[in-house]
Amino acid sequence: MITEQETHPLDDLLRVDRIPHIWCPTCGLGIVLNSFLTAVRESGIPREDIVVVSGIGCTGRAAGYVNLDSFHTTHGRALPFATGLKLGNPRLKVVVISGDGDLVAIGGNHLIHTARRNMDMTVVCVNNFNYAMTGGQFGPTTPKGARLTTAPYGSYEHPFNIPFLVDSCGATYVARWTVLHIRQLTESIKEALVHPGFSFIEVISPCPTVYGRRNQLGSGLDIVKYYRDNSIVRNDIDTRECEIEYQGKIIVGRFVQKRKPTYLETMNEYLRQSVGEGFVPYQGPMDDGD
Ligand SMILES: Cc1ncc(C[n+]2csc(CCOP(=O)(O)OP(=O)(O)O)c2C)c(N)n1
Ligand code: SF4
Repeated sequence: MITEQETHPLDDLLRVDRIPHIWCPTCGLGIVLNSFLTAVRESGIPREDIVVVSGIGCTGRAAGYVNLDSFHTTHGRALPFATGLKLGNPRLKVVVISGDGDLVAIGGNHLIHTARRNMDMTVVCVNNFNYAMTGGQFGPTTPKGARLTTAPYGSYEHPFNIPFLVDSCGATYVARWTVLHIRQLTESIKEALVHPGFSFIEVISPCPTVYGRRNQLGSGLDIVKYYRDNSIVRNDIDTRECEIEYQGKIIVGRFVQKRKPTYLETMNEYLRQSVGEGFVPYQGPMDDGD
């Protein structure tokens, strides 16, 4: 007879009533969520100041499992939704956790502009190289040669190098880790949470059920063993140098970390100069007495 309820140290940051989750055994998404919640806890940021936004997809379910204010938005629209939140209440720490299809395919246009504006938010982009939730279509991050439902002979398209994409658009913090690099990923998320500006972390994550099965890569554990044997840590590199090839080496690290005025800093400074010293920057609706 079970007399004690099993608990987990992160339970208070999880909506345990939503467990069991929908993610497959050995999927990397649990590790990403664990890293994120550990980073939140260790950052010391009050939980009421953090908001999580996701789009649609397996990764997008993250918003539903965190015991923080969170929004599960429409496909590809996590970033404009998050931008609206940030502008509505600049004091919030806005975090987007979503998939490569959501952020880089249907949401690609929003991604480039959010990076260009150096919008103050953190994006955790879980790249499993396919649209997993809808059965495994190939997308703009699928490596050349990888087989998927809509690429039965292997994709022949040139994929995005996501760190280079966001770096060239204006992101001021850019990192890539795999789910094997739990400590580095957690540290990176912590750094990103306190970074003023657009911080972007790509997480390479196994999808054994769809991508793994189509390409006969084995279980999630086999895929993580592949990461162990084939990841190379190179911090501060030129992001042009971290392209991903099918079953090739994976370059990981913190590639970019720099300070540049955020969207709101630029806007406030510009308006202060245009309107004059009487200009009062909007601080959000949480002032005492509001
Ligand atoms: C407007 C719209 N188009 C298409 C879909 C179908 N759809 C749902 S999730 C998804 C892809 C998700 O891919 P990704 O972001 O990589 O997430 P993953 O499931 O791989 O984590 C698509 C195309 C949708 N929900 N809404
Ligand atoms: S389909 Fe793939 S990405 Fe989605 S939960 Fe299963 S293993 Fe994870």
